[in-house]
Amino acid sequence: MSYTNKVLQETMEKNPHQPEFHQALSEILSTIQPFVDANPQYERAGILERLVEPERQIMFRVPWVDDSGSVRVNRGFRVQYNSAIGPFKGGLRFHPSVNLSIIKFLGFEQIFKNSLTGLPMGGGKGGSDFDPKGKSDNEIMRFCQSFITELYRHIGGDTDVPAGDIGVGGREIGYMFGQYKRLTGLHTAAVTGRGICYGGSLVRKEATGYGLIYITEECLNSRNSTLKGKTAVISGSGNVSIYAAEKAASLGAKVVAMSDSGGYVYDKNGINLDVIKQIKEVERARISEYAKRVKTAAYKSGSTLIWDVKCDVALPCATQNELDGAAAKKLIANGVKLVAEGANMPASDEAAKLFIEQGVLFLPGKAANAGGVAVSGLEMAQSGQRCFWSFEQADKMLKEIMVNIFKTIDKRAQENCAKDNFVFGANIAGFIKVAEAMLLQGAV
Ligand code: NDP
Ligand code: 2IT
Repeated sequence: MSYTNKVLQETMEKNPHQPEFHQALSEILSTIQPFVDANPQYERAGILERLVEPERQIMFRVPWVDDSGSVRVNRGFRVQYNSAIGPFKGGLRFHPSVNLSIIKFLGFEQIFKNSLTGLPMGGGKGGSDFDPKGKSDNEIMRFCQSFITELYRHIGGDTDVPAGDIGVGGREIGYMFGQYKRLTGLHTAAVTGRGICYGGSLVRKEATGYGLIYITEECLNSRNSTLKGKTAVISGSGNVSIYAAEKAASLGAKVVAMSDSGGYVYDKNGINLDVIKQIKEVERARISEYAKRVKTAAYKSGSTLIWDVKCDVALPCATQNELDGAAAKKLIANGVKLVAEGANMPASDEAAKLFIEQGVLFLPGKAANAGGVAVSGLEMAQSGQRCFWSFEQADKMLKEIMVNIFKTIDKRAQENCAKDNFVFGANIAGFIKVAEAMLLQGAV
């Protein structure tokens, strides 16, 4: 049995009942296998055994008081996966589905994503099974304060830097940063995605969505095409989806459908983003509202049915495994040309394989959604330098990083006779830098 397969099998046995973690693990290890087999120094140095085992996993109780005065308890997580190339870095997810398997798959992916950005950031992820839906501002604040009252001792600007993810945006980051500062007395970049008036970076809010479109456009340009005039479908209607839709429209694409966990809206005239922003960012309401306010739109319940909508470009930006094999077949039959993952692992294993086999340009999440963490890295850089960059400066850097990621993964794929297999290109390119850093630092 190959070294890679042995580590894969042992890791799955040692971590049972973690399907999302197994999925991410198996995708990465199976793609890097030929490369690892050809370089026996990795096995001697135990690189894979070290890579699959988080440096540290923290699970903790988060007690908080709801508005009726009752005490509630949630579970908090932080998985500090790999700090070979920089401090642990990665988001926090607040969603009832959160468990160790999900946090570990996200943390494992983050190692390679952060490596691809070219910035010095290791990989980590955290969160809680807390459900922010329907909670008052005060409940959110009390929860965030309690969460950080435990986590603060494990994080810091040079150790581990959390940020947002599903259910964690500017509001939650503000409450967590405030509590961190109060407990430590430190006004440092211990979290990113902070408000612009207290250490945040311009473009962080837009970064994941804009970055997704920058890499999509670069990929299309490299194949003599462009987003202009293309029809796009974007799942989700959160932070990533909204700013992906904004940038896609500004480059001349028509976004005809968006969704939330309840269902999707289709608007043949192109989605009116001002209405979406009002519903989602201001009112925190359901996307079905859109169809009540916009005459040309229709709402259908069932979020995954969004992949039935005919499009040239599909951008899954909601959650893991939201696009399965059947949805991929539908998209392919309807002539989809490019699929780029704004979310982490939204395409199931079967779906990703189908896209690659059928010649659909498929940009995996660890490359395509790296813009968010990249601008988090720029936020850390500005904090370190005590400076503040303009929107244009930060946006230009984001674009350069995304273009560079595309060139890197494209080149790696071509060099290894895997033309247009960007999953392969991204995994190899992300892995090489981390493995090199681990080799240089000895058996730690
Ligand atoms: P938000 O919380 O802002 O939005 C999440 C969106 O996805 C909502 O529309 C939500 O619908 C939908 N969604 C969440 N869970 C499910 C589910 N189980 N089934 C169907 N729909 C669901 O999160 P973000 O936009 O920040 O994150 C979206 C994805 O992008 C995630 O996979 C995240 O890991 C990834 N990502 C985020 C980055 C960031 O900077 N924020 C960076 C890189 C990747 P509803 O409101 O109904 O729950
Ligand atoms: O999945 C991700 O890359 C994020 N949620 C953003 C992480 C970050 O540290 O900005």
